[in-house]
Amino acid sequence: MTRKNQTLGEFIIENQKDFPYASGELSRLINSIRLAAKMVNHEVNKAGLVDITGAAGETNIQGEDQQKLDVLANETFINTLTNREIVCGIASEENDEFITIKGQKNDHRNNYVVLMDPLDGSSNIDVNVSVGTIFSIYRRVTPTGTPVTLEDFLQPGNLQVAAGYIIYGTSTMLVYTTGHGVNGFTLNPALGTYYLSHPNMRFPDDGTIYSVNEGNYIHFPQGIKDYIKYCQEEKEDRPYTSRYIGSLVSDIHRNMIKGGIYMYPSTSTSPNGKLRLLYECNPMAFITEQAGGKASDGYRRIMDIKPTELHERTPFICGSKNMVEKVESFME
Ligand code: P6P
Repeated sequence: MTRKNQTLGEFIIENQKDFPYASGELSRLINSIRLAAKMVNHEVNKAGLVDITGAAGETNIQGEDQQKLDVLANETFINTLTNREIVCGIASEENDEFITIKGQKNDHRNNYVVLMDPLDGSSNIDVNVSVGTIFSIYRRVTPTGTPVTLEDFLQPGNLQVAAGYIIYGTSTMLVYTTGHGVNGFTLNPALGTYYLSHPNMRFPDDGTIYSVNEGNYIHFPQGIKDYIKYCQEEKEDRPYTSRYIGSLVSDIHRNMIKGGIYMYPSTSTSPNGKLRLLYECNPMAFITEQAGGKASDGYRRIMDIKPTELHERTPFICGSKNMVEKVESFME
């Protein structure tokens, strides 16, 4: 249920029934992510200033050690989630191993695990291009009360209970799903409140935007090369427009609003592509599918892939349903 100018807090309460297990834990988990995102947003928005200050040496003007923003974002999300008795484990692009959260009673009673890319595209910070946080939430599969294990994280994307992203762009938005559609909330920085600005977001079935790093063209599989040529030929609604920001969240967010396709294919040098299955592709795939789009590796549904490693990569084709199916038709 949505209504104009609803705040994220009101939305969570009014849609509590949508959350599986209705224990309130997942609501509190989304609320924690909301808070951490505000804190990260504050740091991202002053990054340029800090860089100028910090550029004088290894420390900034206050004598503090200058922390890379993605490390800062990682610590902000981990600390916020750890202190709220909701998750039993966290996996992050910034940490080689998953983090076990024992809970204040050291009894491992919490039931959710979070996988995240705390600041995707952070190399864009230095050139003032938008970046994002991506998160994926599962219910643990091992018994409550026992330490979380790798098995709790290596779940296929089709078992996600929630997923979302925060885009730190011209405005800061939190976009997420709990399996009942996709809704976007825009932060009013003056009030520190997120308002429902994009209710029931839908991926158009078709689009005329394709997003891929064409610098890798010679390394792409023949099917991807053939599809890129298809996008560029003068026929029907083509040539399409090429738009590639180099920030996964920004490229997919734009394509979801306007219609389009994002591709990070396998290459001869990186046979599994670059993007990470667990905390980049699965959450973006969950959102995409919930908005009526499609996400595959060119052959298989992303969310059906059974993970074997925490940081495993996968080729990623994501966007408007008919465009993804067109790419798949080019793949042997
Ligand atoms: P390339 C950012 O590093 C990222 O993980 C995604 O956000 C982005 O879409 C992609 O990599 C860009 O990679 O190789 O085109 O620079």
